[in-house]
Amino acid sequence: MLALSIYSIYNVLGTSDIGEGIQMFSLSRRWCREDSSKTPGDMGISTVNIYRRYYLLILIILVFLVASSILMVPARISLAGGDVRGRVELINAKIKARDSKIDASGVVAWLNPVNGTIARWNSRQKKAITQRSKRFSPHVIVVETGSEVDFPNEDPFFHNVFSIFNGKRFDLGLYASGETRPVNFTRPGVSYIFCNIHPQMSAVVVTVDTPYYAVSDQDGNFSISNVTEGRYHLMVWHERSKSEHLVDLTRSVQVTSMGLDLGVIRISEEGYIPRPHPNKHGLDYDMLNSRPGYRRP
Ligand SMILES: [Cu+2]
Repeated sequence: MLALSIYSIYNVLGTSDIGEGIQMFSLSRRWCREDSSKTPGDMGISTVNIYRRYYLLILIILVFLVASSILMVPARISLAGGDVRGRVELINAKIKARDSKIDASGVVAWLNPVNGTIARWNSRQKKAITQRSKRFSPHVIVVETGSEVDFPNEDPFFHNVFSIFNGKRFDLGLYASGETRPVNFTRPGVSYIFCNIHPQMSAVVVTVDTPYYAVSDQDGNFSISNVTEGRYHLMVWHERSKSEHLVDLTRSVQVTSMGLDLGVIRISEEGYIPRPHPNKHGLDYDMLNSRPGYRRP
C-alpha cells in the first residue's frame, strides 16, 4: 500500500527520478530566498507548476492517510470485543445472610475458547494477597497461567504461607513483618492457601488458561471485559459448592461484538461441609504448640 502510494506520487509529479525531485525542492527554496517580495501573480510558469505539484502531493498524502485509517478500523473492532456480564445467586447457602443479604462474592467465572485459540495480549498482571490482621486479603483471586502473586506480610508478626492441596504446592516458610514472597502459578487449577501458624487464615488462587475471567462482588455481579467474538465454554467455581454442581453449570456460549448478558446463574451450596484443614505437615493445628520454633502471637 505504501509502495503503491509512493509510486503514484512520483507518477503524478512526473518525477520518477529522485534527482529531479531534489532539483525541484532546491528550485522552490531559491524562490523563497530570492523572490519573497513577489506576489503569486509575478511567479513564473515553472514556480506555478511546482505549487501545483505540491498541492497534488499533499492531496495524495491526505487520501493515503484517510484510506489507511479506514482499512485499520475493522482490525480494531475484531480485537476489541464486548463485555460478558452475569449475576450469581447462591441457593441453599451455608453462610447466614447479613442484613437479609447473602454474600455472593468470590465466585469465579471464566471463558475457555471452544476452538482452543485465543487472541492474547499481555494480560498477565502481578497480583498480591496481603496478610493483615491474621487474614488474607482478598480471599479469592483469579490469575492467568504463568502469573506471579506476591504474599506481603503486613502484620507485626510472622506468618508461614503454604499450599498443599490441588493446584500449586508451595511453602514460603516463616517470614517477618514487612517482607513479601512471590509464587508463580504455572498450571491451571485451584490452589488453597493457608498459614501454618494461624488456622483461621485461608485464601484461594484460581489459575485459568484464559485472559477472560472475573470474580463476583457481594451482590453476585461480575463482568468479563473485552471478550473477542466467538464461542466459549463458560466455567464457574465457588468455594462452598461441590464440584459436581459446578460441572453441571458449564455451558457453551456465543459472544458477539456487543458482548453477552448471561443472566442469573444459580449456584447451590447443598452438600458442602466445611472441614478444618490440616497444617503443612498434614497434622492438626493443636500439634503446633508442641513444635519448637512456632509460637502463636
Ligand atoms: Cu499466619
